[in-house]
Amino acid sequence: MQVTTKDVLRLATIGSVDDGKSTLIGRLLVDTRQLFDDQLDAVAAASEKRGIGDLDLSFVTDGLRAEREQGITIDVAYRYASTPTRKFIIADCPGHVRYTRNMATGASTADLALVVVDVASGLKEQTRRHLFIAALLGVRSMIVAVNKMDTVAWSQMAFQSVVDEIETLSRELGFTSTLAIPVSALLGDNVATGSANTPWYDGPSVLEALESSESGSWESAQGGRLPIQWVLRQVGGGRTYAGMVSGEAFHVGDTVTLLPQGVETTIRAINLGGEARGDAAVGVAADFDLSDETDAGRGDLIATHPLPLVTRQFEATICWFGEKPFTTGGQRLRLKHTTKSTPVKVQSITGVINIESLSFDDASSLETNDIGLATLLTSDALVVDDYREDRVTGSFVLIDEVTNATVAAGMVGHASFL
Ligand SMILES: Nc1nc2c(ncn2[C@@H]2O[C@H](COP(=O)(O)OP(=O)(O)OP(=O)(O)O)[C@@H](O)[C@H]2O)c(=O)[nH]1
Ligand SMILES: [Mg+2]
Repeated sequence: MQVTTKDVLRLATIGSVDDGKSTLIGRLLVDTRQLFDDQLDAVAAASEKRGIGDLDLSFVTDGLRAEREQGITIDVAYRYASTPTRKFIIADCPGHVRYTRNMATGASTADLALVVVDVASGLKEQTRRHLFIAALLGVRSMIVAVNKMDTVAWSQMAFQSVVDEIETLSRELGFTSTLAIPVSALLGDNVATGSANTPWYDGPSVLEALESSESGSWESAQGGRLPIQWVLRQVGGGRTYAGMVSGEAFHVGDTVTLLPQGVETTIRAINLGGEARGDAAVGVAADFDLSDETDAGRGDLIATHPLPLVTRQFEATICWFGEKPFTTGGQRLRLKHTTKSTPVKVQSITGVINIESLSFDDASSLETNDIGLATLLTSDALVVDDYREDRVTGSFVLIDEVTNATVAAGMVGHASFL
């Protein structure tokens, strides 16, 4: 059986440090019985060792020693869960500002943001930053767990004031669906089951909301895109081209254009996992046989209309995670886009976003964790779409040539709210 991305909901937890993201995921996994006994035993043993009487549910995802000692999440932890109606891939992201880059990685493949906000402290700058990055990365729906309701005596007023704040921001950032739920991750209220403590709330629990939310919401009306990952030589001559489909589905007989070469041909055959198929849907790994001989190689792209842009120069939104500032004359950078990698220069920096006010201010450099706009010039031509049209061909990362560290997440074009 072929698993497509549609069957699975990918979600990422986001929100400020200590607001309870890992505890919420731990609670969700425990209450839906996703853990084996030995995993639960290990969490219990680690909790006892750290002098915590009960289970520390955050230890379900916080597995690193440093994470347990400091009580914070550092790296993204991926967990798989399934209920009778749904499968989930959960990315539990760190809230600490120092690890914003890791959060961006976790959110980059998510269909939905599970936003966790401590009801007692309200929306913090880091929560706003996370929401901003998630929006930039194309996440369009969110579920908001207004957490630690037990610390405010289950006050509906406290809940509502967080909801008001987040709804305003959500509208500004272009999220299409926002659902807020009053929860206690620690005690389990409105997580996998309802709660007697919130008689004023008659909406779904977090689990019910996740089960009924849409997956694969990132659909675009653009043409088909196949960034070529491998060229496979066939027995008896000929080549086929393998990669992951994005944008729209391809069909046998489709007229396609190989880019950047600009050569037009048709798809003679499509193979999925060794089986001949009539089409290849978005998100599947496919292997194309083309009617004409081409010189296509890794990093080239097979596309249907409307075609992407072939360019060396473009404007992009940059989430800068480097330690040193992002400047025009700065470090040597390499740009990785789909299956291609090329040296890149920063031609100009246009401005920076003020996370608090969402205003766009003049700037000639970006500090760590800043989000701004820049014009880039690459050595090799790239085949790009605007990020809003295609999440795969519209995104890239910047690598420091010397340290090999990923120093930025980038999106081609600028977000609608900039
Ligand atoms: N009273 C109360 N405490 C909670 C609740 N949820 C989480 N906590 C506590 O809040 C603290 C932080 O919880 P974590 O789950 O580690 O928070 P986090 O958001 O994952 O933190 P980072 O991953 O480091 O950003 C822990 O001490 C939890 O026990 C809740 O619903 N009520
Ligand atoms: Mg955590």
